[in-house]
Amino acid sequence: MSTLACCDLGVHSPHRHGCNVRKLLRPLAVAFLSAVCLGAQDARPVSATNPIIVMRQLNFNPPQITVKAGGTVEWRNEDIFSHTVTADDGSFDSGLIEPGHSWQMTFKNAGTAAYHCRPHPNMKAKLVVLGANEQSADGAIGSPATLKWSPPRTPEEFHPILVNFTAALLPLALLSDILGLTFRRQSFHNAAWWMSLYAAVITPFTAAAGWWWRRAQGSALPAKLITVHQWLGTAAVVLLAVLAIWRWSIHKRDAAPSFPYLMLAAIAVLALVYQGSLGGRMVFGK
Ligand SMILES: [Cu+2]
Repeated sequence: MSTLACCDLGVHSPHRHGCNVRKLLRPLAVAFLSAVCLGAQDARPVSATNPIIVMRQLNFNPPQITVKAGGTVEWRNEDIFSHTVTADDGSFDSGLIEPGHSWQMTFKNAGTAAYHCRPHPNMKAKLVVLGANEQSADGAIGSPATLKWSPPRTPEEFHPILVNFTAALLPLALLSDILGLTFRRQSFHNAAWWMSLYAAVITPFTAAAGWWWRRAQGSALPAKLITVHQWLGTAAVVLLAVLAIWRWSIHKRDAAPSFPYLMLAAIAVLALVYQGSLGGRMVFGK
């Protein structure tokens, strides 16, 4: 522990460090929070008379919609899986809608219809059909999903949130080491060590959420992609642990990272980029 403290203070004044860090952190925190807020929901305006519901990432979006009686609703499948629009009470069923295809239905009678997707029972949504003279509670017709924040509960929510940390920490640790070598500043190397440690600590949780996701709905995910993604993710847990231990041994000696270490870190970054592209392909279907 004493080694740690003395290295961290290094040759620079701790006070100046504090100010620099604070100046650096503020825009980062703002950018991070904005990204979280923007990514949290996909609000799309919906036409009042003939709304479109998009099926994507194993979700109906918006999950609740209000139409006037006589309105036609279109479901568009922008996912990589086939889905159905099936009323919970069995009053309508689209049959399988393949990716890129859509299905329409006109609703003549007022009422509420809860519906789901047959292959993916977790995909649920609701449709409210208003009589000719009715107004929806909030006065809006065909209003999109709210931006209300709710705490994550499912692996589909936890995994992408945790991925942010793994995906950010490792490249930043490498960048920080490169900056440290370029500007010959120990503080950059210290930052790199801490980021490697954080990455190694948080990545097992990221992987666990991924395994949980697969357990929950593995059959709905493309078999080949998920298998590669899963084992690459598990390998990343081990690789990041090895990198953190290696980085610690360098940090302990107060040394600059060696070329082989930087090479392994760079390989790990490339593997993470590939891993992210596989994950994105599964969720966004590119
Ligand atoms: Cu489905």
